[in-house]
Amino acid sequence: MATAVGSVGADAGDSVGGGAGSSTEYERAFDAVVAADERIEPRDWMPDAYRATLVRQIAQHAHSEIIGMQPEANWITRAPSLRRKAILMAKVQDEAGHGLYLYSAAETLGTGRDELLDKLHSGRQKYSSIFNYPTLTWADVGAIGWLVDGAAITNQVPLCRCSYGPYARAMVRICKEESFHQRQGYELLLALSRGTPEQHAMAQDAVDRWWWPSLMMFGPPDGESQHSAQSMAWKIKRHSNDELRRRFVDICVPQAESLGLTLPDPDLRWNEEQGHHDFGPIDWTEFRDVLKGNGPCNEERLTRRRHAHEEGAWVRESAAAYAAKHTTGETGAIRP
Ligand code: FAQ
Repeated sequence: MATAVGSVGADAGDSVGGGAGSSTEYERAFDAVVAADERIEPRDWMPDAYRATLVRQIAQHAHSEIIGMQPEANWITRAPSLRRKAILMAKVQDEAGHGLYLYSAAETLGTGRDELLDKLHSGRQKYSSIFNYPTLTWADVGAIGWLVDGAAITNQVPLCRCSYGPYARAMVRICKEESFHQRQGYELLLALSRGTPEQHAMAQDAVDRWWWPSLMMFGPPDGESQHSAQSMAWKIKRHSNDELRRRFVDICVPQAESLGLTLPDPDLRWNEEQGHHDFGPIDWTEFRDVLKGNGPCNEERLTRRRHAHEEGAWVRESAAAYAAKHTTGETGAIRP
């Protein structure tokens, strides 16, 4: 942000607990920064609800990256060549990195990683619905790259312009990496599609299973999206769920044609008047069921995550001991 919005330092008390006058002044400064398309930074005053919304969305995003490692990691040991294995390992490691940037962005809002992980493990915070579907064949790795990463990019490129600085900046790097992920998925599916009839059928089957859940990634329809209006007013979100979903469909149709694969929707057709594709109805009952924890893999994903966390306890303890050793001298004094 260019101009100071009551920085949270010496005068933090004024902004939160102070008189009504000072609070209004901070609100006006906050609104002006958002209106000018500048960035809110961690030490700036911000409404409590803005902070809470960011923590909710960033945490859900971070959890999605971490849980999202599981479906593809399932295929690392069975990748069909060394080249494919190296690419897949790099991709899954990237997802871990994205999770870490995002937890760091949430930390700048005053919410620690331990607290967020605890909420994920106890089911009090969500992760993307898409990662509750199984990866049944090798072609699913391609479908995830093409469709899931493709949907993620469509949703996340506008987040590079999010009004909260640390989130927006994290998204710039994440989008570059997601772009590579999307292309590797496309290239993998293309190889299968041009392969034997069995390989082509495997690619088609994967696209048939991942298409509709990918459209659900964008969230509920606009009329049912409880957070969109406020998040768009704060310029956290720049487009509505339906707008981005439609943009994604428009991108995928010609790509599916080049791949020689069919999108599993008989209602999909170009609407000249609208300048977009029309598409068939999405099964929102399935979406709500997955969100309630009843998707095909919800239980498996969370159980695996909790185990991984427990198994990693010794790493966290060792890292903390190492850090303590290097921040205190022999006398136990904190080094400057
Ligand atoms: N799954 O009012 P809205 C990736 C919840 S990263 C689960 O519309 P909002 C990379 C929503 O939280 C994928 N829950 O909410 C990768 C809210 O519930 P709450 C993750 C969903 O926040 C690729 C309620 O429904 N990306 O894939 C979903 O304004 C390959 C009402 O919804 C992000 O998180 C859903 N699909 O809009 C990794 C991007 N949709 O919180 C590995 C950032 C909605 O009140 C492999 N997030 N809900 O309990 C966003 O852009 C937004 O949060 C939306 C939802 C658009 C997802």
